[in-house]
Amino acid sequence: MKEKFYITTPIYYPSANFHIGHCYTTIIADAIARFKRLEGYDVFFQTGTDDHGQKIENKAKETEKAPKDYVDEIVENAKDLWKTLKISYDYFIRTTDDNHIKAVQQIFETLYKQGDIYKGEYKGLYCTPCESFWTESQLVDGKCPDCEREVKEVSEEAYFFKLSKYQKQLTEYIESHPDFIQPVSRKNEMINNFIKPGLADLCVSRSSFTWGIPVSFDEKHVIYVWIDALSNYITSLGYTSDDSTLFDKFWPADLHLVGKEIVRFHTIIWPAILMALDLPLPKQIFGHGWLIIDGGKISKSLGNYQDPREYVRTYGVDAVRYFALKEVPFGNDGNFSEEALISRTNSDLVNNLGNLVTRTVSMTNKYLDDKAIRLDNDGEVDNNLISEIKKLQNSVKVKMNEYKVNEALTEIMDLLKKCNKYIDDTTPWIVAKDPEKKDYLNTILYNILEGIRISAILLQAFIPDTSEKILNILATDKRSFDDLEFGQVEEYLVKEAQIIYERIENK
Ligand code: ME8
Repeated sequence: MKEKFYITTPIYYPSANFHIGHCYTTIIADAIARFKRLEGYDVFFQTGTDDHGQKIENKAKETEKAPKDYVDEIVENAKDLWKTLKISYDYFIRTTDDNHIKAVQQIFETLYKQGDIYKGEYKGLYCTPCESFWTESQLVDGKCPDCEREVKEVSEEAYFFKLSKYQKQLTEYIESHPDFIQPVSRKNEMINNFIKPGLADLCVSRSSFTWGIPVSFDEKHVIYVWIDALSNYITSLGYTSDDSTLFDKFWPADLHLVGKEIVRFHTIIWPAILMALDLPLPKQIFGHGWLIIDGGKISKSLGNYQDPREYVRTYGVDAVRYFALKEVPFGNDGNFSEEALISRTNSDLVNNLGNLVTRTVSMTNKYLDDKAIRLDNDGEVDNNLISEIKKLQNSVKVKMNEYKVNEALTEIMDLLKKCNKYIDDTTPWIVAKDPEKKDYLNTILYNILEGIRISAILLQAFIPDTSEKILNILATDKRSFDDLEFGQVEEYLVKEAQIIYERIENK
């Protein structure tokens, strides 16, 4: 039986159309999901939207739409964006889905019945015009940070989750599972800044707005949006439903991929809820850095971004995918700019990969009548290259197992550079002049074609369109992970050379 792999992105707020930052997480998750599928895993890759909450209720009011109508439009738009970016998700969850709503109500009820949720009083600072609660530290000059008006102290009846009860269990778990929170810097931040100072019980219901899942036994309360949202990772699998096949097969998740600002929710609140429900915890939460623009966060209010589909239209889908996967060391912040996107595409996809394929195939067209066959008559320079090609699959797999996607791509790009250098060193255009060296010429081109083929097989996870184009030009059906050994192709009969990736002129 195939081993399973369950990977998730956060479920994004459909409060406005998505930007390149949302694409960043989703493209990385997609590359990991595709890679695992190619490795033979039975993959469940999930994304979706977090439809509820006061922020969305307010946004909908501004546009005079019902909240559901407001989010429906954005969700359609998001699905189209994922299609444009070739995101291969297996399931798209929305927190307004009926089965999700039912399951969240049941989870809440279970926790209430067993005493992990109790009724108490929520004290806070309230801005009446904005219908928002604030904490002391969120206020600006003692006033509402949104409208700058006076706030007043109020208290309302609310339900609380006994987060404090899980402090010890959670600390022990995190300490004894070093891979649970990655990178390690985020693990230390969670322990030192949040858990050690003490976990307070968490207010998990609101009665000041209505756009949420009602508490089934006390309908004037809606369930706190993070309890609603985090549960998505199990409700989608049918947790609490009659059919638990998916849940039994895929839970616990292998990887929750999230931005660094929500690691806290995923490594404290979510595990505590799972502990309360007596369920296993996800194997890993990876908190990645942000894409920033001109040194600052991509922001809806600053309007410093455009629809990511514009980039795809201008530069092609694989340029956008490749940039997201390669440019930023995973875990760190990285700058996004069109200049950086252009220069990354030209250097890696056009110069390194594209030129290599085009010149190798055109020499095979020209000197060998499209044909290159496997012979065993190599000199040292050839064996050096062959041994590099042979190492590639393993080094890429190792990096991908650690989710170091950008480093996995570096391995491939480095091999392609070596192939380019091999051409410069062996000078096939000179070898071609000597009819007695026809076998050697064949060997040179065969070796590079194998390097290209093996790289293209691995690249299917990252830039699927370009990989397919290359494998089609090589006219080979040896394109699965079972075909990653050097020398699997007996004979190439390549197609006409063509440009692999169009150079982008600077704007
Ligand atoms: O937090 N760079 O939704 P959200 C990189 N609904 N990633 C970015 C980014 C940027 N500039 N901007 C956004 C929520 N992201 C909750 C999640 S999960 C149970 C609930 C990505 O719409 C990144 O993954 O604010 C971040 O964590 C997520 O979008 C936040 O999306």
